[in-house]
Amino acid sequence: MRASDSPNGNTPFVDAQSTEVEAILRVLREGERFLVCSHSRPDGDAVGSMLAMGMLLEQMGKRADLVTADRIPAVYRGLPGAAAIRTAMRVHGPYDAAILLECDSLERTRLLGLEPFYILNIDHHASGSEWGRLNWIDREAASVGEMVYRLVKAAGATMTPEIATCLYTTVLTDTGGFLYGATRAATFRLAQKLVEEGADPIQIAQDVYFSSSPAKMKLLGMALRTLQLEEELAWLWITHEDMVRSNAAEEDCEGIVNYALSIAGVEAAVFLRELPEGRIRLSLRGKGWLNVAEIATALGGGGHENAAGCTLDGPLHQAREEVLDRMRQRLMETR
Ligand SMILES: [Mn+2]
Repeated sequence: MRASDSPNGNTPFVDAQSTEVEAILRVLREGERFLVCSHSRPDGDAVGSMLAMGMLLEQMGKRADLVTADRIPAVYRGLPGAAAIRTAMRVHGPYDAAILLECDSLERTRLLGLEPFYILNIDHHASGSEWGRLNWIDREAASVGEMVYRLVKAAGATMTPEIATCLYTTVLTDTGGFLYGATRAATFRLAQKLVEEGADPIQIAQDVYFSSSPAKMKLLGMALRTLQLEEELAWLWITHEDMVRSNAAEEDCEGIVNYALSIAGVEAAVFLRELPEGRIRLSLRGKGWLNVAEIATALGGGGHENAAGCTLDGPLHQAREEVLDRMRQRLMETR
């Protein structure tokens, strides 16, 4: 049983991994200026945990610069403090440490100039590893936001409605609306606490799941027309031309893979997207039987057991066969 699953419910989430938490808090207390980053193409966990981390540092009287390589998706731009996240290709400055959230490697940030900094690596990916100067990896955490929650509590900081809103967003989106693998009893207790502390679950769900652009729906229609099924596998794709024709943004591809996974009897699904320069971005999803992180990692990517991704060379049909061959193979071995 995890410490955070303790049935007494008095101090959930806080006592687990207290050594790492204390080591991180020591660095935060000793420093003055911090850089807070996450992975490129930031998702709800990346954005929400960066914002909450920024607010924690602010409460501690520190300066924090929040930087990502890509613009944050429209659905998260209404989050408290979201306007403070800066987009950059390269980072520099007199930082005491760089806090990297949700990155299983330095490359995942797609930011240049991070190498010289003292790096705090806070991650929950199955593919996460101790590549930073100070590392806190919790593969059981539903989101990195859950880990930031523990930091806020351990620091004795105030859980403001703004922080609670950002952290609730991380839990909601990383569990796909409390649907995926990492969803545990403790996840609901965390969600309950965040709602008690000021997060509005209805408003957040509307902002995240009922705010799609018309272009996204057009793109989804294009992708669904390509849907292929073979026993427990399903796949679908979008060409660069589809992206241009539907006037869609990169973030509009988010979640398309889940439509393929939602089919009865399908165990794993792949969504392929042709990038402007011809490489192919793959999203892999599984219902639990097939470890898609393993497949993505073998192809140079990473992620979680149920949700992972990688980028392969084109053309599209070649990338498609490459990933499908590996998935067929793994399915055969695990049968
Ligand atoms: Mn995450």
